[in-house]
Amino acid sequence: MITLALSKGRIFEETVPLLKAAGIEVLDDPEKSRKLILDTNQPNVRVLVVRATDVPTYVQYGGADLGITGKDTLLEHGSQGLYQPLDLQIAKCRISVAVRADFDYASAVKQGSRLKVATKYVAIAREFFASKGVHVDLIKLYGSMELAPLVGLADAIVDLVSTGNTLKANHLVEVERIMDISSRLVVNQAALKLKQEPIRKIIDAFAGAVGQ
Ligand code: PRT
Ligand code: MG
Repeated sequence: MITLALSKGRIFEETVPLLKAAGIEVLDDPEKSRKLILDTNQPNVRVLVVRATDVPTYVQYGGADLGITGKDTLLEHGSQGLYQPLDLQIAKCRISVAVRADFDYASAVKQGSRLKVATKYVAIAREFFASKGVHVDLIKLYGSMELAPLVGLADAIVDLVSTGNTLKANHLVEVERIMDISSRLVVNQAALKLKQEPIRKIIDAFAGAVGQ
């Protein structure tokens, strides 16, 4: 049995064509079904539906053999025990610093002010501001980061941006682009040894589908 961990939403949707290239079709729609283990047309392949942030944990501890997860999630979680053979080039976005349109970020940085930064991405933010020599107080949030500067909880946020519409709708502006993000295939290293042939087949089909 080969078990693949996926999250609902954009990663699942963008993975469907890759699975198809590997001859795998998921038999349930995770948006409609309440099932957490989905069957596929291949009797020896199943899909687990987990929270995006839990994908690396399932794969690391062998609850799943493979998984697909954003680089953002991997950087926050760490990649111990995970083999990362492919950048799938899906669920693309960037991780950026954003502030209220009326906040002078450049001056605050220049003057060496201490910045209050709200984010779900504490590790990425800490590393980024340390590399710039900017002192920050990091405030960990689990969602709706965009709200924090609006109510004075933070001067800035570090969050994912794709179209920029969410920032715009909340009168925030992107002031720094920290890095580009896409989703990676991650594989449990022990599973790769024990189930080499079927896992290789999936990796190769995905690689072909993304042109690598
Ligand atoms: O939603 P949930 O709390 O269950 O989990 P999650 O947010 O971790 O999962 P999900 O499915 O929303 O995101 C999974 C992965 O998709 C992320 O880890 C990223 O690698 C990737 N991804 C790509 C994105 C986006 N694009 C994205 N735009 N994840 C989130 N967003 C959010 C962003 O946080 C912001 O709130 O969409 C909003 C901005 O979008 P724009 O288009 O308005 O800029
Ligand atoms: Mg989300």
